[in-house]
Amino acid sequence: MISSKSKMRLTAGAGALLLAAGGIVAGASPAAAAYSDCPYGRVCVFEGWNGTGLIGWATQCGRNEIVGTPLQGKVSSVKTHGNGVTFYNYNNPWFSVAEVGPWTQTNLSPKENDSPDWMYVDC
Ligand SMILES: [Ca+2]
Repeated sequence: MISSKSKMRLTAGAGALLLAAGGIVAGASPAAAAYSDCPYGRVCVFEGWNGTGLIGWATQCGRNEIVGTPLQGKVSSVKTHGNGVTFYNYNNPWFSVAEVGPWTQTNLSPKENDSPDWMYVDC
């Protein structure tokens, strides 16, 4: 179970994200999210398989950082609405680690799991 102290830390982190120029917004507490929690039109990333755990979503087209958010090193599943998304890792910026097309909900492969550092939303 998550302690109230770590809940506070997550809330503070999400607030800081809202002030950032780009990046993702984290919501929901662990094990609370589902694919259906992804706001219409957004690209959402999830901490666990099948849309579970922490949820975050892109706030803009183009580049959105995952590093520096509660989902850093944790993205395991993805849901997209009308826009596809490509994921990258800082260790190899020239090649994507995963691509997910529009209108999709899917797990990342075991090789891709927990590797995205940032994502590029195609819109
Ligand atoms: Ca994960």
